[in-house]
Amino acid sequence: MKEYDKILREYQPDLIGISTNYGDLQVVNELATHAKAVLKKTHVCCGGPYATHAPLDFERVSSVDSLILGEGENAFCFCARRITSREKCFYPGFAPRTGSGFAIPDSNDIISDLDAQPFPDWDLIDFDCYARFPQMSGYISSRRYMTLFTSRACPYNCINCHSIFGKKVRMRSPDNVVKEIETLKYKHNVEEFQIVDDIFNFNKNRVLEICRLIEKKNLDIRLSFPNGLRGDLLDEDTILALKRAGAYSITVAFETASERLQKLIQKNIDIERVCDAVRISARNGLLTRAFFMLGFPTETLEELMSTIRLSLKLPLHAVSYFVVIPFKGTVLYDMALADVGEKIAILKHQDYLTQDAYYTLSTGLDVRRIQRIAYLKFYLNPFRLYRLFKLMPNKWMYIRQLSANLQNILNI
Ligand code: B12
Ligand code: SF4
Repeated sequence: MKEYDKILREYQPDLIGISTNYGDLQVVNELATHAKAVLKKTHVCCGGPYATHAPLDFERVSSVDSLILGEGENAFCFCARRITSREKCFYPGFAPRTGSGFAIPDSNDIISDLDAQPFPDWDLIDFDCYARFPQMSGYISSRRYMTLFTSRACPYNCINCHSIFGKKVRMRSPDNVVKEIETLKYKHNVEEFQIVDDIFNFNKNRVLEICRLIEKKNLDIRLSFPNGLRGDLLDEDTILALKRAGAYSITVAFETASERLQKLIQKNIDIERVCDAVRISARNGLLTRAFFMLGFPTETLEELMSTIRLSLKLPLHAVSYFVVIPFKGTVLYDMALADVGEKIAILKHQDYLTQDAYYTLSTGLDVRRIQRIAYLKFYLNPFRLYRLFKLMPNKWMYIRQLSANLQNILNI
């Protein structure tokens, strides 16, 4: 707050943009209220996944003047013009305050030509500082790293997921992606790129072409996928091409081993194919991670256990077992609400690591305990720890990662 206050007083912005994820309301309230206390006329605009999916929650924060739902690049420019010109026209995704609420637009802005967008202004980023904040993978091979987002949207309809970018996948061209990599590498000495798309491998040919260009240009970089790969679309060709382009780690999301739940949550992943991808990836020396989710509505104890058994039988190097958290604005939330009713409000669900679990409220089963046992079973295996150690790009990170895992297990 001290730094923020200093910026407000020195820079005196006319417009403040706040990016929000689910659970940020308290922070938004503090930032927006303080901004208005210092600068009465400043305009506070919130965007990001939370504002997009639960705009009504922001009605409670009277210092927020507008919201931008969905993609922000053009809509935020419109917001800036609207403030200076005081024009009253509307723009897709732009929701101005109207008394106690917001005028929610009928549609959001969808940028169809992603190549036409300029790259982020990387000169504004302090890369060393950035590396000190949590990374999605939990490890990096170099302190000069950056995330990349090379496509927007995912065509699948998992009931736990937010669709910020709609359902029609839009992809940046291989040339455009590689140009951004080159800019970051040669201008800012970035050595590792973490690709965090929703579905980077939606189009196999695009992936192969990106890899070919990286190889041809001898970029000598490291690639990591803390998410972004759909496991049942990941074949041997793709895995080998990624490896040749510098990939050292991939993550695939199973969520559940139960075919029934795969249908219920509409993930509909081909579990056997994902298992094959894990085996191929591990065999080729990639640090192979997987995501699992525990505690979906109607999930039985046997289904929970079958998910854990699957994770233990695969040659994985690392896992995350997430306890299901129904976020507002998702079908999963509506299901959970129908199941436990207004009691859902007592759950403090802003954090994946929260103690609260909808599943426990619904069934009485202590899913946190099951999660803890799963972690212990997975990581208290010297052979697995050794395999992970061998592939960890930075051995210090290994110790940090292990102690963070241990801390997480103790906190569960
Ligand atoms: C990478 C990532 C992380 C990394 C970030 C690391 C890093 N160095 O970048 C880490 C692991 C730290 C992380 C943490 C969390 N994450 Co996360 N993460 C992502 C992921 C995979 C990619 C984010 C990204 O780069 N997107 C690309 C950019 C271009 O999109 P964007 O940020 O949404 O921004 C666009 C619009 O939203 C909008 N916009 C965004 N901000 C603003 C602000 C203004 C003013 C305006 C006008 C517009 C605007 O304009 C942008 C361009 O069009 C997304 C999935 C996804 N598809 O985005 C999940 C996602 C954002 N994460 C999510 C969640 C829930 C979390 C956590 C809350 C989980 C937790 N509790 O532990 C934390 C919150 C951390 C925090 N305090 O913000 C959810 C958010 C859902 C929701 N409704 O809030 C997502 C969408 C995943 C999902 N499908 O459910 N995450
Ligand atoms: S596959 Fe992943 S990104 Fe796509 S809808 Fe499902 S959870 Fe969301």
